[in-house]
Amino acid sequence: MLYDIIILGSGSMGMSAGYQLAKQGQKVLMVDSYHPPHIHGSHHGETRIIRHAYGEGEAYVPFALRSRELWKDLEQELGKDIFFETGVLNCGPESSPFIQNVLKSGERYDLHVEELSSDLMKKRWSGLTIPADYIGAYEKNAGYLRTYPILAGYAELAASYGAVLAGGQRVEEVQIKEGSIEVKTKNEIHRGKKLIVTAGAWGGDVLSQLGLQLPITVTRKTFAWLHADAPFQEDKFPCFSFDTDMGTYYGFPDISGTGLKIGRHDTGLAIHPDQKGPDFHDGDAEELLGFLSRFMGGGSFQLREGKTCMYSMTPDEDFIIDYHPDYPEVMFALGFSGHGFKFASAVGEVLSEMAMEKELTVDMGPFRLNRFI
Ligand code: PYC
Repeated sequence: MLYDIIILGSGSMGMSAGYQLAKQGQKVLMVDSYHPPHIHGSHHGETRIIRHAYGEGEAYVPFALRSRELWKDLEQELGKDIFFETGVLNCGPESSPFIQNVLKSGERYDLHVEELSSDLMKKRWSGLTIPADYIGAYEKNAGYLRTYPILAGYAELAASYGAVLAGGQRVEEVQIKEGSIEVKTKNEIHRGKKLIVTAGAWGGDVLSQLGLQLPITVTRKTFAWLHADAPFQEDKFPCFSFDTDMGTYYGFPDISGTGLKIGRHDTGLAIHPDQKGPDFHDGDAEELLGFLSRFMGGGSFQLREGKTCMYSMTPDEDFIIDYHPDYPEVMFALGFSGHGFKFASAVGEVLSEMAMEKELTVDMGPFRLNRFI
């Protein structure tokens, strides 16, 4: 069988691309080392934040807004809720470039972003203990996405449109041949006309087999769920993203009694994805509790469960979505630097457009590889 497109890595980005391509009649093979949804990629941990007024830069806003539309379409197609508008509170010192970008992009794109003083934040969310010189930028139409129903939903729909999922097949070799691309796994050789690499933390290793070295470093990150008291429940507390002098932290309210979820976004140990680094330990818990006691000091928290995950970091923390410079039949979307999941719906769309040589719905100029060359 010669597939139109082989997708290497069928986590959030790959599965979304597979769904889009199969829906448009392409013969698609989606390969993954595991059986998605799973805990080895970038979709475990149940929830991901979605925000549109974007601290990482205005260039992301059209991409975030298109993603939002596609998440809403997916909700319709699945007949299931996957997007929950709890609001997102961005918070930091007034001078924080992250906060200034949220405010600027909110204004430029007419998003619902409210600027709040420390006192107003403390009044609205009683658990907060915010320093007087910090401000908030609250986006009310932002919130969180549920990752497992999304992955399972994409897998089911892609299969219904004819895509084949080859789970549990780790790729050993990729070769460009005359007229096709060969992907060798332990037991099989797959052939396709085009290749999309969305293998997350392993994507750099795959592309290096095709002579392309990407500036991506994989880092270990930590997150945890904590028992929390009433002011932190989902109907009273938003998702949050804090840029502070103690580091950058993000989190979610207590959703259905599962506990407040919090993670550290900056720093982290450089690792290889096959050796994930130390399990979540007491030092990791202390770091997260340290943040909570300073900024959410009105609450009382007990650790329920801590976990680690991996980020694929680019030097500027912006994504890389492009064609291989020597092989235009090879495309990739990598280096999501810990803030990619919310874009997965639109990343799948853009990869499908690239593979089918269509006009792109969202300009990928800001995410091209040539910014590093
Ligand atoms: O993009 O909001 C975000 C996020 C949360 C955790 C990591 N990134």
